[in-house]
Amino acid sequence: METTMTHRVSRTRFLRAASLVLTLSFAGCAPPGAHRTTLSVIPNPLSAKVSEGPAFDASLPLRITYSDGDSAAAAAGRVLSDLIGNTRATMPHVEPANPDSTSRSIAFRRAAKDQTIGSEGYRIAVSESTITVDAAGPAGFFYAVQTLRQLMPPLVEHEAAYVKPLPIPQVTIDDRPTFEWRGLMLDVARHFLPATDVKRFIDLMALYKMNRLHLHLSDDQGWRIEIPSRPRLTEHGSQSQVGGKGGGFYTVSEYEDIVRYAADRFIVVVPEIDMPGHTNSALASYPELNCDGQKRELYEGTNVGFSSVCPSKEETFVFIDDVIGDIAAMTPGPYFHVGGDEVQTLTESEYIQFIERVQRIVERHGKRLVGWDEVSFANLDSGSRVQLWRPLWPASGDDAALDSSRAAAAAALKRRVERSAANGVEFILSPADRIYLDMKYHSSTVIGLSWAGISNVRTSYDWNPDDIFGQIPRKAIAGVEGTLWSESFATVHDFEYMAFPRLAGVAELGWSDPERRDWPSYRGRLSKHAARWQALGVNYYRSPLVDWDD
Ligand code: IFG
Repeated sequence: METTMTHRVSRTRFLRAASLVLTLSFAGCAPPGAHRTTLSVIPNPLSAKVSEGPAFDASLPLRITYSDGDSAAAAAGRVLSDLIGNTRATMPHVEPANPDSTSRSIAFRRAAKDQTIGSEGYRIAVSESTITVDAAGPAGFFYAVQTLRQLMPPLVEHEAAYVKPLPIPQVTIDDRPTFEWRGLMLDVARHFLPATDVKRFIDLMALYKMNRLHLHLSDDQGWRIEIPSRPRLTEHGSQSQVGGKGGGFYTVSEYEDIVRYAADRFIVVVPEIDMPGHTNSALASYPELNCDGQKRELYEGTNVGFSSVCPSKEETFVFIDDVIGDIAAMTPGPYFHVGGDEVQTLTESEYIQFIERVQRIVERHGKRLVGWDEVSFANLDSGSRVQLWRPLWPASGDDAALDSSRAAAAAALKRRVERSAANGVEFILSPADRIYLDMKYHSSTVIGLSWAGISNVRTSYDWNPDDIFGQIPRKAIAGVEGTLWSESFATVHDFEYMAFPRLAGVAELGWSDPERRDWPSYRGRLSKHAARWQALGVNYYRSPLVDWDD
């Protein structure tokens, strides 16, 4: 997409110029450790103890070490080395540890098995002369690096800059996530987002320890992934998007490249093919999927609910089996999202039969079903996941606060949720009035929608899953996911604007202990991230609710 390429070239040129200035100007600053340290790490770590005393200056000669043979620790060490330096001469060496000399080293060590650190947890201890990083697995090491990254000044994010001094405050951090699912959904169907821009979001998710990338790959307005057994889906069904011609799709190799890029950053890709509704792009590509056998025209509007594959034709399930089989073959992650939302043309029993049959197809291809909350009408198998999105759960927990139809719908949904939870179904929380990131920040926000309400930076952050979803046992909550539906915006610039600052809040909602986070603390930490986003070239909304410190 022309805009992105122009934007990217100018940003690199800007960074090169700026980094020269910044390195010179920064060199004159106060020596490390001369100021009171308050941490601005997001997500908020489980525990962090700052001790006074000179900071560890990462711009002085140092070695990054790992236990011999621990390739995951070595890989994490290389990520950190690449962050600290910007040339071979300034990037710290990464080498096997030498127990006889630990001074001026950042040592990545495997935690003892008995430490309840968890697969994504880590422990960091910083003194003036050494840093130790303990983790039980690859993800823990990687997340420790993201924390060390945020302990360093935002200037470290400048790709070409070499920052001197580079203070890391003396701190001991013990950390691990509350929830397993910390997700972002990109709607690449309403407006297509090229693979380079998807990778951009993967990079930004990694900074905040997010680990699930849900790609909404098909909808009425376009089909976005090559299906070798069904070529017309991309030959024809990908040629449209909201507002007119354009569109596009990921080839198998581009999709596999996205999956690999995400996996290298401990992010699992969750592909979604929305069905039975939101299927006009497929109905326009394969006429037999329509009950009347008549192919549909490509659609470029923004209505929902009008389309459905024909639930009573065998061809429909042959098609679904082809699609799920092809995508499962290129998706190492365990999840397949079948959508299931906003179906207005099927009876309840047709819908239930359809979802239960699709669930069997998903499982036959070795995946676990994920679906929007309507799929809870069906009997779901243990291990399936339901993504709660409609704001039917009154914040107050008081049904009377809802109008009668919503109260009835909320009561019905709660009954279905309780029944599903009893069957071992888990839940992903995406309350539209909170973390649908396509909701406007303010009535004056030019892009975005407002059907679920206005969701400013505080609204989006300042809620507790137990308050709204208290009916769900904590162990049945897999986690949270922010969604970027793209009816009303098209460029990566716009996607970033709607995602930041609020995505940082979603990350904290998923990672941090609800008892260890609150708006005043988060607001203060968030204020330090504008400088980091500027260094990264993120197009963010400068919310007036935050006292930005940049
Ligand atoms: N609801 C629809 C989306 C999108 C969204 C925009 C779901 C599950 C409104 N379905 O959210 O396709 O149109 O905010």
